[in-house]
Amino acid sequence: MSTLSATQLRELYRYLYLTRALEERFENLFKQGQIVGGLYRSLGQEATAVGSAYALGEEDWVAPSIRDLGAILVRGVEPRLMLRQYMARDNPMTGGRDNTTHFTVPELGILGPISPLGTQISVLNGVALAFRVRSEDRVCLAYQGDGASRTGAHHEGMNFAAVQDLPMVAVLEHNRWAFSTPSDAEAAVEDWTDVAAAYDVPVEQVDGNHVLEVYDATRRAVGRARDGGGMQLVVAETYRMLGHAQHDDQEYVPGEELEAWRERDPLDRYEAYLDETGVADGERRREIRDDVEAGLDEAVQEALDTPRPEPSDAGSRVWADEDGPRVPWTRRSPVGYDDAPADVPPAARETGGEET
Ligand SMILES: Cc1ncc(C[n+]2csc(CCOP(=O)(O)OP(=O)(O)O)c2C)c(N)n1
Ligand SMILES: [Mg+2]
Repeated sequence: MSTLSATQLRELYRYLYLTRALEERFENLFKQGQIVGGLYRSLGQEATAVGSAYALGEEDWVAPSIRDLGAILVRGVEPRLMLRQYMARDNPMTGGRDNTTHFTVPELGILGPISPLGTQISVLNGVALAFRVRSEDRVCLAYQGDGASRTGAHHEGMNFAAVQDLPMVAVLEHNRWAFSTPSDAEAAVEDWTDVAAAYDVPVEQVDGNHVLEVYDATRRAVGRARDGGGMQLVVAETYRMLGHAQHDDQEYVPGEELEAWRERDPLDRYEAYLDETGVADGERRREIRDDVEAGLDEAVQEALDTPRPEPSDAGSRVWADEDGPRVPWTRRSPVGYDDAPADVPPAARETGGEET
């Protein structure tokens, strides 16, 4: 079992609780019309995101999906900024111009989700390849839902990582659903670890609702990837306890299945562990929860007091370098080669208006 200190074990509890409590705030705010866009919760799966992200080093990178808020919090994005992000208020990630977990923070090693499912892993392949080319000791971790993992783009990314022996770990979140499609209609395999054979990569299956098991398995996988072992797969067995998003009442989910998984709630189970081991008794856990809730009270108010971006400002912060030259974004730009603005650098001029 894990070699985490008592302080770290309590910190894991804080992250698990924070993830759930923050999402509960999101849900209330959604019902008040304060959340812009969809709200995709990770209820019941928090241990998968938190435990796996906790196994990474500071210099490593993650590519979270929309259901990996826990990983984003572990990487260090403050809850108050997540509230401002979900509520489309000004914030350092997107300035309120995009929603949910759709942002990239290079300083924290976070690659934002990409809406066409399965494509994100290929982008992370590029990050991992760059690490290797530069001889940097860094690992990339990609999260993929069971549905996303069945796309052509995902297979290509997994295959590339495997063939190139990239320092990567893929955490396949087998939460049994892709929107209203059950996972036995997504793949012919019954045991999802079987998919690893197609790429010939090492695989571990883990109870995704057991935060320490997730942590241990991911730490082993990250260690192998760091030591030159190439692409690794971790299949986390978990369950999506709510509908796909707030608009989905999950009427297609069998009630008894939900009940069975409710018995395996990751927070309840970890609380039992903390009790049994004496790492955090009921009193200590209550202090942690109260502290989290007090922080969230302040953070919600801060977000409500933070302005939304001005419509007239919609065109700013779209480009990487706000003050730099605006390079035409398409090679078939209506701004032809000869008409390229004078401040476009020569390299861009060469391709700016070329017919391809
Ligand atoms: C290529 C593609 N097809 C469909 C969608 C629409 N879509 C968004 S999320 C989703 C379900 C994803 O399921 P899964 O990958 O299992 O992740 P989960 O929602 O269970 O976390 C679908 C179908 C999309 N974004 N991209
Ligand atoms: Mg799924």
